[in-house]
Amino acid sequence: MRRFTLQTFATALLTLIVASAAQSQTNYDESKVPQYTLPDPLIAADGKQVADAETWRTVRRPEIFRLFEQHVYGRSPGRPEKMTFQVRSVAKDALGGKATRKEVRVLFAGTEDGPKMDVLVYLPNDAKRPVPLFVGLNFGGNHSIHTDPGITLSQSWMRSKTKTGEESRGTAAKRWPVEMILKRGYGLATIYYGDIDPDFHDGFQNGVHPLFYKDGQTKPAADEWGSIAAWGWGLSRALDYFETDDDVDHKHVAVLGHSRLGKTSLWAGARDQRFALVISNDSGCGGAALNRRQIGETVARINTSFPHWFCENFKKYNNHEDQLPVDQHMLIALMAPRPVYVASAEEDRWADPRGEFLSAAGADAVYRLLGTDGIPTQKMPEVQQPVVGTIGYHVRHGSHDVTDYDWQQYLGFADRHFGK
Ligand code: GTR
Repeated sequence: MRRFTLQTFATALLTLIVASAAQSQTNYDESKVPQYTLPDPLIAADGKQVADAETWRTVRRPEIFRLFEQHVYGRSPGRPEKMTFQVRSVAKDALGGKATRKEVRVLFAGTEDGPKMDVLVYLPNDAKRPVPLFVGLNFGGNHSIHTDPGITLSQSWMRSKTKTGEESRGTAAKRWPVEMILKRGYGLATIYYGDIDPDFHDGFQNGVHPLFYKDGQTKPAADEWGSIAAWGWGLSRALDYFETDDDVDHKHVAVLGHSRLGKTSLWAGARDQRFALVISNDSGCGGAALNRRQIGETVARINTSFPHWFCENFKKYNNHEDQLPVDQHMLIALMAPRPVYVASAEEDRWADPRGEFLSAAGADAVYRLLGTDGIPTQKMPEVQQPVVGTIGYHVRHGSHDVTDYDWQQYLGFADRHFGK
């Protein structure tokens, strides 16, 4: 226990030193963005123009998907055969009678001593069932999203600076406006990301990775999943559960995430087309931001500070962004024709708001080929002026965070596309 604490502390310190050294040499100067050419999402590997939806669906989309698997996030396994769900509690009178709260344990290997995650679900009591819902991972344990004393306190590994115990209830409540979401007729589900894979580099010994090692395998191969892909895989397992819950409209599940968990929601949405709507909140490098701009956080920096997030192959592109066979606009295109929303914050320059917009805009041609309205403009909008089609985008005032303003846009976007 003591060793673990010291090790966690040392890792955190090292991460901090590396991150601050990296941040000090960060480019934020638009005039220093290198000249770059983005790969064209609509030119297939054989050099031919993709001119119809069918060719996109059967040829080009699978090609792009495989490139992201192989070079960026790594291949993930499917649904484990022995996985089971355990509904551990249902409270029909939660939040002063406004909500039904469920806690569901997902046993990935079907056993209590194997890897598992706990899904917390709130459903509005006054809405017709089944209800559409938002699902996203959280950083501080399910009990951090609301002060509700009925939420089980997480016993999982926590980041060193994260509060634990009773006093940690509701510490992230500002990012999760549960009552506002319920009032709009949506459910909310969340899972602690550390249940799926603790967020530090231990050579992939903890979390879900070892469950899938072949005989003699001790870590993922160079094109196999890192932590982001594992977290996204966990979101798909939650969706497996929703398919079994009659209170949830599993055809209308929106997946969202902030920051590293925004990178995760995008990759989850790309991998699993059962997610009907995908939201990236301030996801930055390895999420919505274009790699080739090399502004704010870069591929080399992210792979140095967080060597466990992506697959090993991604490290080949440290300082060689131009050699990547993809860029992040193609990740956004993998959502097509499903609605996707990319959000930035003005002061969050580390995440490159302009690069996040350009990705959203760069997916437009694919969305139009598939018969949707894409994004209404190729010009980056002013702060607090959302542009919304089947692709939505906004940059709001303020810093790296999830705010009520962000949620209001997401709820409106879901209303628009879920036909409310
Ligand atoms: C930062 C990292 C970002 C972002 C963020 C977060 O340190 O450089 O890519 O993911 O952490 O997830 O909070």
